[in-house]
Amino acid sequence: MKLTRVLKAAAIAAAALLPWAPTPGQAQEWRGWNIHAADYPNGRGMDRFGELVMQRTNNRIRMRTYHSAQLGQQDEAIQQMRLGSIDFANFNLSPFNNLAPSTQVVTLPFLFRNVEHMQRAIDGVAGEEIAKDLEQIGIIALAWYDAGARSLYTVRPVRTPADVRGMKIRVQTSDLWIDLMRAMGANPTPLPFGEVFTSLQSGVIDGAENNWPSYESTRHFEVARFYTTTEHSNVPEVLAVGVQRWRRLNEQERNILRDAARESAAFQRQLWAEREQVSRRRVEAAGVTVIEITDRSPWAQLMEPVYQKYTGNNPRLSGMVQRIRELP
Ligand code: BDP
Repeated sequence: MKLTRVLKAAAIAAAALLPWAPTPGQAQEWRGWNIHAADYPNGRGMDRFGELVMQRTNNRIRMRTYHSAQLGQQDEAIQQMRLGSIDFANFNLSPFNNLAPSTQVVTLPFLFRNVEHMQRAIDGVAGEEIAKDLEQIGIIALAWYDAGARSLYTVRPVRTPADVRGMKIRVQTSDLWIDLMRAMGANPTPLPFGEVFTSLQSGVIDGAENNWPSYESTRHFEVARFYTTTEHSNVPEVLAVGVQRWRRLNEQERNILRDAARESAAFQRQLWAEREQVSRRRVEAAGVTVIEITDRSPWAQLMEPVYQKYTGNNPRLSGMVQRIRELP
């Protein structure tokens, strides 16, 4: 008698853990993917998202974020989300370039004039198009996180495009990034984020490119001692959930998730702006040489073939570029 009760309780507990647990009211455990450490603005944003959802669903949806790429690198995590084994995540948009065409637009070099311009685009016209493309591949975009401007960092000083010639520079896994880096004159080397440090150390690559917080938090600055403020791309990030989970939510739950995601993005953006400054100060204090680029036109001029290749024969993408440029 007692044993049956125990077994019954165990069965109920097990059912609650199944991702397809259909009965409303049963607790669900959601797994979240984050490439960064828990204290990075994105990790804190995701934790905030989870807390809000948990509170507002009375603990029915319990979200746990696995930080520091515990569940793999981004390309694997995207596949896992499409298969339903990761339920929510914060992804950079560049690794979607080959899967969701409109993400290429926000990766394009020197497109955004500043952070406000990027936010207006991603919170409006660009975000709408990208959300449609992501949904096609099983990913539901809920809100957009900041990721600042990406700049080059290298083991030897870079002041002009001529200095980059022939250097092996790590890029994210995206054809657009390969072409962009080639247009700069470099030798692009696609690698997962988690392999950059050792590749710099062993000389497999001569440099990489990223924003201040990633350059600092990964300690890449210890091996690549020169940071050149090219600010060549401002690609934002998405807070997303997998379509398999999304389909099983009712409208009220979806609204809870959408609101929580937007609130977490406002929080992340605020933390982001602070962290950019803190990270810059930290690497400067550690003796990194910052090479300030004040005139970006010699760099921007080289990017014409990239625009031509990715938007030239594509009215949808060139239309997006135009609408983004027209934004105030
Ligand atoms: C960081 C992004 C992270 C990317 C990484 C990269 O936040 O999502 O994986 O760049 O370059 O800025 O791979």
